[in-house]
Amino acid sequence: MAPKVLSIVLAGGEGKRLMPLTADRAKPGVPFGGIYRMIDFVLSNLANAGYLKIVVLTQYKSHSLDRHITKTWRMSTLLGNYVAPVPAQQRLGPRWFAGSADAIYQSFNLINDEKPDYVIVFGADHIYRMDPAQMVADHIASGAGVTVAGIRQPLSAADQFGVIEVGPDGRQIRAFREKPKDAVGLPDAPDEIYASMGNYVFTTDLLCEVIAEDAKNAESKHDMGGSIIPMLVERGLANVYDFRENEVPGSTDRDIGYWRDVGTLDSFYDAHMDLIDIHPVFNLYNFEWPIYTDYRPWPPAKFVHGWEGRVGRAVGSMVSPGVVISGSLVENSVVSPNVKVHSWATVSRSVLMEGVEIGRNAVVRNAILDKNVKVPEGAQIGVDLDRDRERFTVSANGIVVIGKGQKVDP
Ligand code: ADQ
Repeated sequence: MAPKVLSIVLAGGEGKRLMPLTADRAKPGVPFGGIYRMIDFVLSNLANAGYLKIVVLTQYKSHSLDRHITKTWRMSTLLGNYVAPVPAQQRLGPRWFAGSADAIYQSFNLINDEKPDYVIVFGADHIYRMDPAQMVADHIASGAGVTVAGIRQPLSAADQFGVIEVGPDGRQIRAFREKPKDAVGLPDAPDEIYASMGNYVFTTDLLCEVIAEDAKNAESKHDMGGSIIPMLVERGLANVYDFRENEVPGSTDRDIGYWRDVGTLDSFYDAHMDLIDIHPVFNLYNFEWPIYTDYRPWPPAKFVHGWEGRVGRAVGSMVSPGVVISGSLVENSVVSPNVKVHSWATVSRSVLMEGVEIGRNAVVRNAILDKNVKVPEGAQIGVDLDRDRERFTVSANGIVVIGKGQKVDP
């Protein structure tokens, strides 16, 4: 008999570092890659592995995320499968989730209803392909209480991750520190650390026991990476699962092992640029492990001659349905549905979300334009960064970000 597995996807994060993209939506609900939302990646990984009992714990500005999950991921309950968004319900008192561990604590009823042998707890804001069934098999074979997915990352980013130190067998976690400021590199790679991917597999009884214990601790932040994993490491019950061991069907030499935490504007932008190379660093065209999503029945994208007969073109770009590129040039960009680009405009190295409109003669460079942003005729974005800083958000690497509904002056 296959073990019973329940998947919990943590989707309540606020995503402050992605402002203004998270001004009125939860981070996992942020559009990504033209037609997807960030949460589609984790849900597709679980679904492709055959894990179809999934609860998504939401909290912060969850309306559009909720709507997306309900619309895209609704499925027949005939076989007992579901992908259900579950908001904080205040079952245990008048308070929201204090942290990711508290979100699980307040949702114990879901675990009790399902009575799984193992619980997968995955984050919702990463871009990657992974077969979670291989991690579950590793967890069962090792007999660990919790297995944490691990990946090498640059030492300079250690303060954004849970940093793992493994024992001599290369599997048991000897130390786990959440976002340390003083991490040191690995013995064989001084510029790298071993980072937690924020993805865990738990043996159910232990998960419930340790979360209930943490709930009684008034000092705790009730956070998976900050409280729960360190507790289990101290008890010698935590193992690491090396992401390099995960084999996803259809991966190319180039995108094998790809994983991006898109928690900052620059990493969000860079992950888009990873999609549009001729040999993409992350290949969305892997039909053996599809990334699922849903969008309206837009007509096909159209490229037409514009004003004074100029040819409308897009090169090195991904262009979604419903787009019209008229007498203008779009290069090295990711274009979402229903975007209009008018004559003599140029858009380069940019991410345009649904409904964006670029007026005649406008120039847009190195920018992220959120839904429905209208760039008026002749306006310039990403050309004079000092001016852009006065009116928009400009990331550390100089990417100009214009939020949903923000007005752009000519
Ligand atoms: P972070 O992503 O910084 O680090 P956190 O903010 O707790 O940790 O978010 C983890 C996941 O939980 C996200 O998917 C988030 O949306 C969700 N979440 C946060 N608060 C929640 C709440 N109150 N209710 C429901 N869901 C909530 C984590 C780990 C690190 C690891 C990185 C990898 O803590 O150890 O290295 O992920 O990116």
